[in-house]
Amino acid sequence: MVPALLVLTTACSGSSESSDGSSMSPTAPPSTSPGSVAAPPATGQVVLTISQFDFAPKPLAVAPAAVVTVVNKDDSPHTATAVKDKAFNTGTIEGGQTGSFTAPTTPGTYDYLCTIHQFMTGTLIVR
Ligand SMILES: [Cu+2]
Repeated sequence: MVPALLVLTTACSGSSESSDGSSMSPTAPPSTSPGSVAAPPATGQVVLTISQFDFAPKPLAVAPAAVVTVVNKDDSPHTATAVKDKAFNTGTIEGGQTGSFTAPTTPGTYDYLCTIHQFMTGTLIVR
């Protein structure tokens, strides 16, 4: 015998007017999520930005042989040059100018730097 449970269940089913979903506005988050390494895009144009003596994004993940456009937003000239074997190199990009390089075809992690300001470093991930 479980009469108590039956009573409770019956009592609860009486109130069913709570369908006020109109005030819920779905917040669509922006597609940019800094800090997370997104899946590498299909072979195509990727943008590396140099601003205030720093590269962004770090690390930058690209597909093999992707063409990376490098935008120099500083007033100073910069380069993005692979540390090892100069696997890629933009050459000098004057302040406010745009350069590019082609990512290596071999998957791996490539450190690079600005040969003019060698404290400026970044990482390119090819995968
Ligand atoms: Cu530099």
